[in-house]
Amino acid sequence: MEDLHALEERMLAQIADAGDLPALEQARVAALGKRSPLTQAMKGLGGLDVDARKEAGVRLNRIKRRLGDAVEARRGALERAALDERLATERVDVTLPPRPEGEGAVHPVGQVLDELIAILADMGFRVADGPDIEDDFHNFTALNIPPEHPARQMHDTFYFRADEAGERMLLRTHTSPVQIRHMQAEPPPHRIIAPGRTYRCDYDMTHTPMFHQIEGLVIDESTHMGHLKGCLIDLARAFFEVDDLPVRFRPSYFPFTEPSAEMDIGCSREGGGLRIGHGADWMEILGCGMVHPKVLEIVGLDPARYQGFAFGIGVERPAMLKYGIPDLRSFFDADLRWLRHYGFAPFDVPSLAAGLSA
Ligand code: 2NL
Repeated sequence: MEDLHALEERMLAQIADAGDLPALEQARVAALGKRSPLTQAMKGLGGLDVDARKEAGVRLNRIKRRLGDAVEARRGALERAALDERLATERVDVTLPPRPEGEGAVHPVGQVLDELIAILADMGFRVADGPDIEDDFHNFTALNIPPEHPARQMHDTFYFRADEAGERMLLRTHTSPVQIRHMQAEPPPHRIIAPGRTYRCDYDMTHTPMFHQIEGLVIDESTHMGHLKGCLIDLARAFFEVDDLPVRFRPSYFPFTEPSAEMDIGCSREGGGLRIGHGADWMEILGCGMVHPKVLEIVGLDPARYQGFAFGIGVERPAMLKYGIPDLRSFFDADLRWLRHYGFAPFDVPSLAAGLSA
C-alpha cells in the first residue's frame, strides 16, 4: 500500500489544483469515492488484529476528515470566485428604456360602480356581497314576492335544473338577497349597499341578460321617508355632478317596499340629444321605498320597532347617461377598441367632495 502520508499529500494537491467545480468533483471522487485508495484501505481494516486495526482506523479517519474539509474549503473558494467574476462582468444598465407594457382600462360599469360606492361609502354605507347563484327563498320569498308573481316566471329568471329534493337554484334577478342574508346574519341597525351582477332572461336594445345593480338598505328605529329622499337626492347630485339637479319622486309599486316610489331626474331631449340636469323632461333613474313589514318579519325583525328604506339602481343606464355611451349592448361585446375609447384610467374615482364641487 502506498504510504498514507504521501497519499494524503497527493490528494490534497489534486483538490487544491481543481480549477472549477467539475474538476473538484473529480478530485473528491478520487480522494473519497468508493474506489479510492483510502476507502479500499478502510475496507481492509477488518483483516488486521485488534490493536493494529484501532491505530490504522484512527489514522485513516483523520485523513478522511482532512480531505473532506479540503474539498469543502476549495468548493467555497471556487463559488466565491465565480460570484466575484459575475459581479465584475455583469452590469445592469439603469438608463435602458423600460419594456413597453400593455396598459389596461377600467370598464365604464366598473368605473360607475366605484363612483356610486365612493359616494355611498362617504354617507356611511358599508359594502356587502353574496352569491350570484341563489335559492328561491332569498331571491323571492323573503322579498314578499308570491309564487304567482310575474318575476318568477321562466321567461324572466334563469333557473338551474332541480336537485334530488326538487329545489331549483337560480341566478339572482336583483342584489336584494344579499341584503336579506345580511339582515339574517347581523343585528340591526343596518346601513349597507349591495353592488353586483344580476341576471334576467331578456335581450333587446335596452336589456342584456347580465347587468349590474346597486341596492341600498337602511334599517333602524327611526329612519323615515325623509331620510330616503335626502339620501337619494344627494346621491344623484353627487353622481351627475349637478348641484341643483331637479328630482321628483313618483308613487310606484314593489312587493318588498310600502310605500314605493321611483325617482326621476330633470333632463332635456331637445334637438335629438339628451342633457341631464336641466330642461322640461324627466328620466327615471331608480326605484325605492320603505321596507315592507312582511320583509322585516321574515328576517326576524319586529316591524313595530324597526323600519327603514331601500333602493335599487341599475348601473348601465346612469353610465350611458353620464359618459355618453349610446348602445347598451356594446357594454358586453368585449371589444378592446370600445374599451380603449370608453375605458378609464385606474384609480380615478372622484370622491364625494370632488363630485359635489363640479
Ligand atoms: C329598481 C327597484 C328596488 C329595493 C330595490 C329592497 C331590498 C330589500 C328590501 C326591500 Cl332587502 N327592498 N330593494 C327596494 C325598492 C326598489 O329596486 O327598479 N331597481 C333597479
